[in-house]
Amino acid sequence: MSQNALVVIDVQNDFCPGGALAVAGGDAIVPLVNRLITSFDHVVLTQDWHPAGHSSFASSHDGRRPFETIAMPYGAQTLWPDHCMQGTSGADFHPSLDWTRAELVIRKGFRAGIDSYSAFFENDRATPTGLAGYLRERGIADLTLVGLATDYCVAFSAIDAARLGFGVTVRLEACRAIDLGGSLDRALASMREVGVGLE
Ligand code: VGL
Ligand code: ZN
Repeated sequence: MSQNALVVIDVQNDFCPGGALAVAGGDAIVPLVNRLITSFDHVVLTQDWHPAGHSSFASSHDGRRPFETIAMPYGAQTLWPDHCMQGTSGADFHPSLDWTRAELVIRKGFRAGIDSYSAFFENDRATPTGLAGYLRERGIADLTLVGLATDYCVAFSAIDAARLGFGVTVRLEACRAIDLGGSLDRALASMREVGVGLE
């Protein structure tokens, strides 16, 4: 029998109210995420984990402001406020997140020159994080995704997982979105298109 896993995306202080890239209601999902953590065979967490001066930070580009888009060698990149810097409290998991059952923490976005929204591939859509191999080798075929933010790291992860052949469900009530210029509607449509179950 194949196994299932809950993948908890980026439930970190900087994505919660008061954080550097706060997502509205980001902290409100924590009690539900904690309940879900108890009900899956396996639990994997992701942690956005950027070095200082990361190329996704607007502050790394002269004259650029957060939420603008620039062209990077690997494609278009939205610029963000400095967030989730390695070793800072902003990069820590929300203090109420019950991560005890997590068997793996995938850190992503740690290369200065490239961002990584997805838990599976960096933003060149080609450099793997290793998560697919880890899951396959362990016989984990069905994934449920929750976390922050619905329209960026959750959606990119869900779409990659579906394309890689995993069964994928996103529990939307345990997610919150940034919603930049219609990004939430676009993300929901893209997830549906590749067969991600939205519940
Ligand atoms: C995220 C923007 C930048 C996310 C991470 O977790 O959705 N969004 N870095
Ligand atoms: Zn980031």
